[in-house]
Amino acid sequence: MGKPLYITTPLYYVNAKPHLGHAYTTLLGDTLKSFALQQGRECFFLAGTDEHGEKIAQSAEKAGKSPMEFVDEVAALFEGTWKLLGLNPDISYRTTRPSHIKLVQEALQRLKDQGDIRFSSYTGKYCLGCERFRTDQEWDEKGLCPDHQRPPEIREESNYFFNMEKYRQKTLEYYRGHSDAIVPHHYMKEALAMLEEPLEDLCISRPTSRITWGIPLPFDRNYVTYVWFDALLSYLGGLGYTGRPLAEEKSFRHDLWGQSQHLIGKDILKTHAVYWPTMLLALGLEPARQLQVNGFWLTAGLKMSKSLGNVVDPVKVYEIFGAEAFRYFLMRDMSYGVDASFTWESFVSRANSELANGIGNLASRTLTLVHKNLEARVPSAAHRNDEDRALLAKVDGLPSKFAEEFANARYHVALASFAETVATCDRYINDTKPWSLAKDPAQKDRLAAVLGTMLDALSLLSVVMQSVLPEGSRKLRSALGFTNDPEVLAWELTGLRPKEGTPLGEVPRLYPRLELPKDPDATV
Ligand code: ME8
Repeated sequence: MGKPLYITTPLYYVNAKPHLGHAYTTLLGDTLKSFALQQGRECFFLAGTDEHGEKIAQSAEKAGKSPMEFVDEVAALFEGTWKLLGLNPDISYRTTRPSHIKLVQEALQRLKDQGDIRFSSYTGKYCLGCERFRTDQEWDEKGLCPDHQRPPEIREESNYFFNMEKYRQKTLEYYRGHSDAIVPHHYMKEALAMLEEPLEDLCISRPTSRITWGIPLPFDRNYVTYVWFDALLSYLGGLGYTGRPLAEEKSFRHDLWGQSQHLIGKDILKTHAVYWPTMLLALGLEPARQLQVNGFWLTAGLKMSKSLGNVVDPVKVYEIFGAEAFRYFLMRDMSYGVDASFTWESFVSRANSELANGIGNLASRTLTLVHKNLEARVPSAAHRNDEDRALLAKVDGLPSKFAEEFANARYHVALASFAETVATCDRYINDTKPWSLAKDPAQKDRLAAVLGTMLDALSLLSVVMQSVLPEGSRKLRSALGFTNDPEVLAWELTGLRPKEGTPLGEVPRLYPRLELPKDPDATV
């Protein structure tokens, strides 16, 4: 057994239904969990929804619903979407759960008692889209929030403040001692730059005169908790933390916390890389083990976002093209950590070149030849030559390369090496021409050697692809005659060759070619 792993997505705001950007981060979590299981690691995967705060109260009001009624509906929509897309978090955490409310209040009271929270007044520039005050440098040249394209609201209030500065040096030390605590590395640099300057106190309350939809402060009922202070604590709540002193935390999975990986988008780097570790240190806990930061999916050059209204509906993409192409495109086309553009054309082109014409075609041409010429059974490996062994040596290099790229959060590169290996196999078939060998009875042994080599290669590919292409992997395995597979294909199975004489299953149609709908935005 490897080390256990705790994976989290952000707790998404429930002010509107999920879009492709949310689906991406959740898909990544699902993929990483499957991959971890393949590596023999225990893995707990948390997704959830952030349900308090002003933005959500406003959306509920617009919808003519009570906040609770509204968040119940939208949270169900998030959960339902993940289910539909085949994404399976172990828990769908909601910040409106009574146990979470209690946890936040316990934690706040402790921080107050230990002198980390003070009462004061403040004037600042607030972005409601971000639900946070932005510093003077954090507005674009037009004076707008770069993520939400909205002007600042000047807010002056008496509020409670958390002393982040007290924990700044310790946070810096943590990052300096854990150079992979934030990946890709350029986000670590950004975080270190934010932490090199003294930190202003963090405003952690909102007066009930302005907003009531939040967790009441345990020490002053005229205030509710700032939504970020509330939502970040979900990551601990998901592991059974209750906010009490650590010695009394009986069911908290401390071991999983030590292996925590938060998947986030770059829009919430500051809250996760600066606010969150200071909160954790104040509570006597270590910062999260790793933040993995994705760039934005863009449409027409702008961040896809609920507030900009330029979103792609993941359900629509799924309904037109299916889950496998959806998973593959998102994981393959976004260079992890930088922005990527979504277009229907690039989607179809990627799926056709690397799924239909790639692994799909490779599997179907090989398996069809075995069915036609070798009585649909795995042939003997007795007559293989150097060319065959050279191919397998290349293919055998894939699992370690793929795993290494996954470990370094270079998912797109891992998939590129998968696609390259498929292309190498294709070249091997084109060079060895088994369809010509099949016409000459004198070449029977050579034909068996070539097709047997290809079955070995496909068997390895079927294991490597499982975390990203689970359905195709399953179909390919049964076509290769593996009838007793466990649900999780352990990574060691990449070394298992199909056994001589094993009958193959039906030739699968793994990935049919996709057609671009005339007007995809109007299709569903
Ligand atoms: O920030 N491209 O929730 P949120 C890629 N409630 N990823 C995107 C994206 C895009 N265009 N748009 C959104 C919040 N995301 C807080 C989080 S956590 C304690 C509280 C993904 O609904 C990405 O992961 O605005 C981003 O960080 C997250 O959704 C923001 O979701």
